[in-house]
Amino acid sequence: MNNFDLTDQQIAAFRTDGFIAVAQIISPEEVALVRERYEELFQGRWETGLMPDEVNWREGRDPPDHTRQICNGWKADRYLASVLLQPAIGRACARLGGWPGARLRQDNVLWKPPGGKPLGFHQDAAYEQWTTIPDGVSCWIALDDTTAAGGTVEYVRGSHRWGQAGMIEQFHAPENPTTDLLKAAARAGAEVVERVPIVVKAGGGAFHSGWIWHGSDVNRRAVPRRALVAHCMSSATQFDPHHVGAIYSRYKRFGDNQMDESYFPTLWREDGYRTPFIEPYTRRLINWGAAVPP
Ligand SMILES: O=C(O)CCC(=O)C(=O)O
Repeated sequence: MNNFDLTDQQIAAFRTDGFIAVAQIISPEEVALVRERYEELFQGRWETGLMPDEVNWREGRDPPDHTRQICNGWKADRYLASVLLQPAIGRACARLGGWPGARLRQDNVLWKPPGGKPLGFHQDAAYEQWTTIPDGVSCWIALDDTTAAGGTVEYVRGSHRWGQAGMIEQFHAPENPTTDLLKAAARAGAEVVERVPIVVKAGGGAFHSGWIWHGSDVNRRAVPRRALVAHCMSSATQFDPHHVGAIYSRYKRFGDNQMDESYFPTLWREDGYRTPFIEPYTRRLINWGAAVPP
């Protein structure tokens, strides 16, 4: 269990730049555990029995040089959940977002192999219009030491203030990952597009705003570049009743805009509340959907 805290300077830098790099978010033991679980997940072995919400790469089905991606691996694997659903991550995201608490919107399990193709530069919040507060704060955790040549995530400094664009043309393996980014820069009248690669040791990473432009280039190194991302939203977020999101609106009940904590757990709230199933679930005392022990 980590208990890192952000300084006022880091919070100020986040407001100005739209991201901050952090030297250590999870421990070396947690990095080793998550790497092990990635082997299972990308073989399609679900520890809880439940399939993740998105399995965007499968061996034999998808090109080997595409970045492997799973969304909501935490529902399929309680070991992964134990690292991801930590209160410290929720607290940091809530402080950066200026929220009363943080819920997990979804996770992202990423594996870019050597030679792996880019992910197009995009704004995360453009994909979250099915929520009343699409803004988010994400915690991006490196599982390998990263380098600029190794296809690490890159943020465009200050681009969270360029305004809101829509979803990009091609997210996975675009020929040119910056096509939509450069159009957005032109619309915003930005003279400088400063791409900042996040170079950290495994276990370190970054926090980024839902409106910052970011993506990643080809992995030009001989080692994989894996990352685990917790995309958080304000605990006050609800479903937008006027916008159906193709995947996540399936968790919306008819006539009810409240989000169910089974699917969008509260990691941290300033009044001390935390979704009760998280502790027994991540300690593997209960499996998916079971009652919380008294
Ligand atoms: O790790 C990457 O290549 C991109 C990650 C990303 O898009 C995100 O964390 O929102």
